[in-house]
Amino acid sequence: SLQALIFDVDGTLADTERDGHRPAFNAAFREFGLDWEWDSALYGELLAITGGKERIRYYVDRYRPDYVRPPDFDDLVTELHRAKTRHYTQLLATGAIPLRPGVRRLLEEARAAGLRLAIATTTTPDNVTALLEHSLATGAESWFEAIGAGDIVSAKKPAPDIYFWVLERMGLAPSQCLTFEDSSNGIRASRAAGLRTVVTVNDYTRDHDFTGAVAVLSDLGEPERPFQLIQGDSAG
Ligand code: XBP
Ligand code: MG
Repeated sequence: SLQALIFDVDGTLADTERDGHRPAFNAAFREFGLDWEWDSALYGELLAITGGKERIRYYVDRYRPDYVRPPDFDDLVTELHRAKTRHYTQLLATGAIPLRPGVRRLLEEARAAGLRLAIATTTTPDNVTALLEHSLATGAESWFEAIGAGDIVSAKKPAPDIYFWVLERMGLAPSQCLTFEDSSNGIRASRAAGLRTVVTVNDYTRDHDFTGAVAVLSDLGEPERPFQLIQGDSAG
């Protein structure tokens, strides 16, 4: 029977990418005197690579063949990413990024019904804390029994590792959980861990392949503005 809900963060709990992570990367690049600027279309392509440090490396490899890497390039990526996290969490602290429709309602109802809650994300742990604190509720981190995030596992989504980590922490089998994702990398990870997955799409992910989803929805909906069913799988 259903015992727990496991949530992705970016794109699922909130639309954090275009107006949150992206400008934070750009602010970090400027801070380090780099003329790298990710517009929203380019950022959509870069989202194919999960993890901020991994994304920066991919950008340099793929889009900046002109760039001569300094000998301490690894350290530079680490420092850039640290600055990016600072810019991002500062932005979240202003309450700039709200939760997506239906997210708060589902979390509150799940808690009231005694379901266990967890998070499985590739983003940095500080980012999760900042989003939950400022966009959900003070102390909301404690609503979640396990928060699998960032470099806790080395293979990020679409690898299933972060989901395996959360399942192990909670002592649950995949069949006892339902997961929520927004992207193809996300559902590849959850499916590879054997988890049933509901997808809520966003502007960056609506055309992704969601094979194996229990359902693909516009969002989680609110009573006054119900969600649209985009794809339903009777076998789910
Ligand atoms: C989304 C990601 C992350 C964020 C950036 O993760 O791929 O890399 O874009 O976060 P998810 P960091 O949807 O699994 O939450 O820069 O902290 O990696
Ligand atoms: Mg996501």
